[in-house]
Amino acid sequence: MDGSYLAEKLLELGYEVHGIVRRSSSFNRDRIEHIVDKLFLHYGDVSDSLSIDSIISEVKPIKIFHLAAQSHVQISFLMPEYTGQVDAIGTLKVLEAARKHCPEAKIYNATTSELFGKVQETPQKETTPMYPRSPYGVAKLYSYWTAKNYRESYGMFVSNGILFNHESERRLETFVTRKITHGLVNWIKTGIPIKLGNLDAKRDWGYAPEYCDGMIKILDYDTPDDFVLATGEQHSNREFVEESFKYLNSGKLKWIGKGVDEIAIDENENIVVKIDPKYFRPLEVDTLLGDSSKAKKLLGWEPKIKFKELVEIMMKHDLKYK
Ligand code: G4F
Repeated sequence: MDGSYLAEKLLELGYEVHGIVRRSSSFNRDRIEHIVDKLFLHYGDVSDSLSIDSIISEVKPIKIFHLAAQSHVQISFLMPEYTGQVDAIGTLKVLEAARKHCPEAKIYNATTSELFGKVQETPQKETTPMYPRSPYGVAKLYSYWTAKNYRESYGMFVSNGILFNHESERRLETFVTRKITHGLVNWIKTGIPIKLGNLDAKRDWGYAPEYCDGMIKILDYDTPDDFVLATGEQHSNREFVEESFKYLNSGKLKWIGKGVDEIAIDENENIVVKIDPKYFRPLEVDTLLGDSSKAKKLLGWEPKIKFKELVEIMMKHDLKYK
């Protein structure tokens, strides 16, 4: 998702844009299909240092946006070793290749609000102590510190973006926001309820294209640094369902029952949402709320699209195309 928005924006700014694509036996380029002729794509994988080294030595980029990751938190509990290889050691491979072949390149490293995990203060900012709660978060903590280490050891321009959840109509349906908007539209058509896990987890959700603007600003800044990007607004999954449901014009949603037996029903008592314990994680990040005042002050970055507008964009899209 982020790569597709970022590529569009960089092309608009006049950059020659190179991207790395993983070999897959199924077609997975729909999000860049409209710009694919303007991009230079290379087969590679951050789990394969030979490919990373040879692409970076051939292209010698002036800017690198390192977004590659196994980015699904729940999957990281099922595949902790792979997640570590890709999300932690993958960053090391990119930085090491850049150190060898283009040490002057400006590098953006995608980290995450998952670093804050069991939050030590609210809201979370760049100076908040980190306490990751998943193999994904732990791997990203390694990535975060490796980026800082290359900055301080070798004087390289490496900046960490500590991005809070950012969503869009291009988000895959395995993440909760799109699962809800897509699932509600499907419910209207088929009557099949959405199955969710923890309804009360709270997130600071923003709109992905604005966060990609932030990534570009982070590299345009004159010194490498770490920046939180967030909206400063927090809502629960339950609220996300309620706000999205309004776009179906199906009356009021009502929650009944408790724990795993809780359901949401419409005015005709049709079940809209059910709980499925398979979506519970071994350990949860209960609450995230970001303070991006540093990015506002130093980069002039401030998100315009907050929770309600985000839900509106995603619901209108899914109602139109599904
Ligand atoms: O949408 P989620 O899977 O996003 P999560 O775990 O916050 O991670 C996303 O944001 C991070 C930024 O903070 C990124 F670093 C990361 O790569 C990813 O993009 O889950 C959000 C919340 C969680 O608390 C989860 O337990 O929703 C809860 N949830 C409840 N039911 C569910 C579901 N999550 C998913 N994916 N699917 C469910 O059915």
